[in-house]
Amino acid sequence: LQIQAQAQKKIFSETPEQMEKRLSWWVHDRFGMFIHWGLYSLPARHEWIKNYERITDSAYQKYFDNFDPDLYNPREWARMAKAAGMKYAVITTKHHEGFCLFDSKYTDYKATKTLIKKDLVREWVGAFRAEGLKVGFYYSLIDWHHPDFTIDRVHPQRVSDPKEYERINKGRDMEKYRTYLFNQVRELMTNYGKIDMLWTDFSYPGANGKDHNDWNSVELLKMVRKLQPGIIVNDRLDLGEYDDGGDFVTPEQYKVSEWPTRNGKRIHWETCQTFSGSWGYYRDETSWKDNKQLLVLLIETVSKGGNLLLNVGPTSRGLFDARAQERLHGMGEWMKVNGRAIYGCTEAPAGIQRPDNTLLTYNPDTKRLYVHLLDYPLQRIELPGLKGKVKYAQFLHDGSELKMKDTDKGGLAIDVPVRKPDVEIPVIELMLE
Ligand code: JFZ
Repeated sequence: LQIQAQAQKKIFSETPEQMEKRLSWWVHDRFGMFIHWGLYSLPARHEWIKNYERITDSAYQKYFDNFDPDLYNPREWARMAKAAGMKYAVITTKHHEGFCLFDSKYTDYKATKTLIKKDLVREWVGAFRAEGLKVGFYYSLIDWHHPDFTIDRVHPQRVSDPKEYERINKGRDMEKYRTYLFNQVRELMTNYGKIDMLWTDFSYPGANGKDHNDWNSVELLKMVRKLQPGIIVNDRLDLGEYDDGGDFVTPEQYKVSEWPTRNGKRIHWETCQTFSGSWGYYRDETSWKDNKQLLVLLIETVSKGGNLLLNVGPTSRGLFDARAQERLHGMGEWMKVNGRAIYGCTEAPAGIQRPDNTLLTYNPDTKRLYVHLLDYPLQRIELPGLKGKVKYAQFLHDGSELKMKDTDKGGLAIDVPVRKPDVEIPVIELMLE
């Protein structure tokens, strides 16, 4: 009973149908680009470097002084995102280090005060919009630079003695930080036209952590939705006690085993993933995923009803490095001919069984089922339970017919050429009755 009562707590009066409508473009588009860019692209060894290496403000200052992305051309970024098949993008307007890519009235710790002297967010929004992509802002709730943000376990100067916290936090005032946070989010929601998504990051409730009280999350979310009525907001404001305290959940850097649920009901979700482990540009990282892994990640996400937000960490000069470009290009080659198996798709209808070494996606509007061949079969593939249910079958990449035969066991056998077609993951498109 307790759980039921809690589940009915709501902030907004929006109906489930209205919510679905607000989220419909995002559910359809499925694939977006995350961009982590800030001063940490200069040390080029992880966006948490200020914390990991206990770098003081004054020692970190050299990155501010030398920040000069002279090759920054967001139109080029947008074109690469679009060519990769991505339909929306989310950029770090401010990450935990506190540096703002946008021109905020409330701080001098911002791009306009560096050598580049530009509001990088303004140019970014214009460029991505011009290429037809939806735009989203990542905004860090955590701030390792603001003098009023109290220090805790995620602060760079983390200490083991609790007395030490008291000493360091003396004079720091979260009330003042909250005002700053509200002011900046108001600027972002007001000064850049229509914003499609807000990605807040992050709460860590518990002893010596920060929760919805620290951000005044309910009021913050209300302000955001008032200024941008159509916006979609993620779930990191610690508003889990409300049904509508976040539009989608954000499993990060791990594989989701099945469609996430809340009180037994399937919910919207978006997994965010990196190419190599770090979110910020990391020069020497060697753990880059290959194109096939990344495509499997995308297909598997859609096969469980989710979205993929795939991250690029641009260099301090303002470029996507060659390894990132190569992967975006590889995904784009596949998406160009197989995008139909991703956009508007979701989990296959209940009762349709997945053959070994395949993933299934399904478009409920066109009633087309997509069989993604992760490991190419030898001559034929059997689909259990589909006898008499398929009108036509073809390879998606070249639209060439695939012959079907009923099997004795009530399934369907599809003949495929012995040689694997020249496409990373071939897809069979089945037109269902
Ligand atoms: C956060 C950031 O700290 C990180 O730098 C990056 O921006 C990423 C997208 O988000 O990292 C998190 C936040 C929340 C969880 C894990 C990592 N979490 O809830 O498990």
